[in-house]
Amino acid sequence: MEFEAFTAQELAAYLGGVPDVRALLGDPGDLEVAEVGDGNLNYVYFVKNAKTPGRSVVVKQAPPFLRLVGKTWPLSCQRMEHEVAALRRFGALCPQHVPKVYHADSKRFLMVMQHLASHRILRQGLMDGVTYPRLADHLSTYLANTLFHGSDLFLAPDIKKQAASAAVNAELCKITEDLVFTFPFEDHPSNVYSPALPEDAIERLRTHEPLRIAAADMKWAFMNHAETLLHGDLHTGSIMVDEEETFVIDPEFAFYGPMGFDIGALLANLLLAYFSRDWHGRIDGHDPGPYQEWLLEQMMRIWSGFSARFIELWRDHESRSKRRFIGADADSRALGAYRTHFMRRLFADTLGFAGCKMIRRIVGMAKVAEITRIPDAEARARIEVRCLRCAEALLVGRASLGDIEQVAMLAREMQRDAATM
Ligand code: SR1
Ligand code: MG
Repeated sequence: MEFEAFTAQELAAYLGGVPDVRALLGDPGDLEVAEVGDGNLNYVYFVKNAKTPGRSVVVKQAPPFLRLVGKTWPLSCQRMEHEVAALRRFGALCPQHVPKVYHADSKRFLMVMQHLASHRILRQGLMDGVTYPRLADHLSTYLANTLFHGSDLFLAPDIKKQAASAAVNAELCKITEDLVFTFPFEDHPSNVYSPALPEDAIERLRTHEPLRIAAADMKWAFMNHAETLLHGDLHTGSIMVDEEETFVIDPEFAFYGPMGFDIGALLANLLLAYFSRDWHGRIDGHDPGPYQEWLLEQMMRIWSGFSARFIELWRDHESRSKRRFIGADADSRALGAYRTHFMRRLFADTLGFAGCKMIRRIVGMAKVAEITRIPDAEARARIEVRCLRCAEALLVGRASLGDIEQVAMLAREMQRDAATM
């Protein structure tokens, strides 16, 4: 049967027929429905009781195609099941940072979830120059809890393998394999370049061997390193915030993959915000510098907060369970040395993935608003070149950049050099 999106009346009637949701929302005749989805994949509706607006939910439905492109790009609706399963798992691990799922319908490929009424998409907040005092703390907590508890450091090996197999999400992974790791590095018809971007910047992505090798290595890790259950698309459009709270939404790309992919996605988007601030922050004659520093500070705090919490979870679990990942006879020196080695490798992975995620947003399809909303073509291209240079330095230098402070220094250098270009 051909997919038809719900009309407002049909959706209200449907919700009225789900007892738990009806209890939340009240009489279907009182419901107001608005389609608000601006994402790439799905339909999203806000539904509220017009008489008591505090009674509200979000409904998300997966059509059998990619919404961004339309019916010419078919996509299986099963992605909704992955999203629901991931939201439930992440919600159990980190309830304070994941919206509640009230109802899921595996025949209609939809779910009804908590409406975050006072929160906004982080990307928009960053474009407006808003600071969020608890953001880094919340996101590092979310990352440490989700990434640790899905891995072999926590789960018994058989349970972890079952979880990895249940989370196979081949169709959405293929989108990432193509759009993040492959097409940006070749002359692919889906690539979209801003007109003023210099030809040599694009050419370099195809011809600079160290960069090609690094990107291929990250693709290999993405496809083969089933380390933990990932969100799979953790950009700043997948995060909702207000002054007090932070929620991570939209995990339809969830699968078992390398930990650094989620952390790298987040850092990449903070760096895109950092470089594009050079435009948005100058509007009305302001100095973009202080907010750019705030963005770098968040990046540093997210990595350092994450790594401290992750190690704490690891230590606590080993001391409580009396099981040591590297073997029962390991002394505390060997344990500490392995943890240091593990985090060092994870940091390098994080930087490599961050580099790929930045490049795809500059030259691939599906761009980010902080770049596309720069109306001055020359200014946009200058910022895009800085993003590409930074991305290359992260990818190629991922194993030699010693700590997150060095990454911040690198970003500042790119910004300074470019200022004198
Ligand atoms: C073709 S879908 C484009 C992108 O939207 C999602 O947010 C993912 O990042 C995906 O790559
Ligand atoms: Mg999304």
